[in-house]
Amino acid sequence: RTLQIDTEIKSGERGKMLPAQLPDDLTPEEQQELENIRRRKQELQEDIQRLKDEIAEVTSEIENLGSTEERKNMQRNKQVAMGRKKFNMDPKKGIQFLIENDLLKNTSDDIAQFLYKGEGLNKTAIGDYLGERDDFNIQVLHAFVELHEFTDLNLVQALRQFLWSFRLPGEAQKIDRMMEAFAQRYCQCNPGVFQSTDTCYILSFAIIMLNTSLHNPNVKDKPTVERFISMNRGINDGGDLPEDLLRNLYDSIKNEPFKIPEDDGNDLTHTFFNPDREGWLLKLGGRVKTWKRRWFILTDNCLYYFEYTTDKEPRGIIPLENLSIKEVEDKKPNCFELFIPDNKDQVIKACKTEADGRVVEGNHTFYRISAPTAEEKDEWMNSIKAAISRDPFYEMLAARKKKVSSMKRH
Ligand code: 4IP
Repeated sequence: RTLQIDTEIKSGERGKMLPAQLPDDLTPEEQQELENIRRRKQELQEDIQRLKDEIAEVTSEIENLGSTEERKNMQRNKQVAMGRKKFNMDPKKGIQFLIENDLLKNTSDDIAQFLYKGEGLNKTAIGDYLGERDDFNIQVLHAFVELHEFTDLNLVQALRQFLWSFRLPGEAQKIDRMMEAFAQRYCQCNPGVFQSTDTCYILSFAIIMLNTSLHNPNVKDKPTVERFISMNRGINDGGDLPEDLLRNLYDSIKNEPFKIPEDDGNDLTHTFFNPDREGWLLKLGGRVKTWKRRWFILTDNCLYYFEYTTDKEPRGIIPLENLSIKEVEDKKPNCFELFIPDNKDQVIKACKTEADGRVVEGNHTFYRISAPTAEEKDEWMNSIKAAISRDPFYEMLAARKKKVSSMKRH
């Protein structure tokens, strides 16, 4: 009987007319079988529809393709788009892909052009590629800087242009190479403005730091123009730069902060350099020992924590100066602690936001923090240790300043 019904369904005619009601004389097994056949038929019909749709889609794509030339172009554009995506995930691999597919020539000039145009490229990835230590990457960096035209721009205008073309990486050595290349190019485009590239380099940093001091709401002590002038005494190979020039640069930064490419959703908009690290961690309360999940950002030698990644204002700020860090055991996994060495009861200098929104001093004698994995704990501890132990920019600048002051002619 089942076979008979099945054959009728397949033959079509009876299939369409399968009775809504099951015949009364079917055994339960037969009814079940019939039900299965109906379901299968439904599935087959859906499959047929899906295939029809796919065929229609492909047919219309083929129709739209037109000539072979267009098809080639389309293929090429697709590959370039893929190359850009790869570049944004891993700059070196992206470039390699584009070269292997004959979409980019393997010369520093061509790669520099590609990065300078920057179409569809993530500025953080451009910065990472340009900052690499490889000889070839350094050649690309120089070719990239050569593409910038700085003639007749003052140093702030040139910096604005340069710092908008990629995102400066967080590593001091990389920044050093990039700023050195920038200073060389600026001096080449504007001979006679500075005594040496070092002067231009030092002043560029002074401007970047001024930008942070003037526009970062966490910096309370805003430098005046007089302080800026006096901070830059003697940097022109032992001599002073014209006061007018320094005043102009100061005013320009004061009136308009640098626009820094921000493509990773970092909300500390006025923090100049890339954060050293950011991520979710658990933090133990000060007086009331409750664990809270907070979004932490390590930057500017401070640890900031936020309730949400998108918050503009941190819930708390912990300056790392004079603190130490150690691993600790707790019921929570992967814990470490920030503490004042040789001191048990002193409260750590920090600030926090109360439930009612007031900003007050923190109450912690230590900050206990738990990371989601052992690996992340190690990474956080290393980054925090690095931030505590040295200020890389200070060292870089100190070396330059020493160099220019040694040129001082009495
Ligand atoms: C709070 O507990 C939170 O843990 C706070 O963390 C913490 O402030 C408070 O510490 C603690 O009492 P309840 O929310 O359960 O009241 P967060 O500000 O991240 O929400 P800290 O200083 O760690 O930010 P004390 O010291 O204010 O009690």
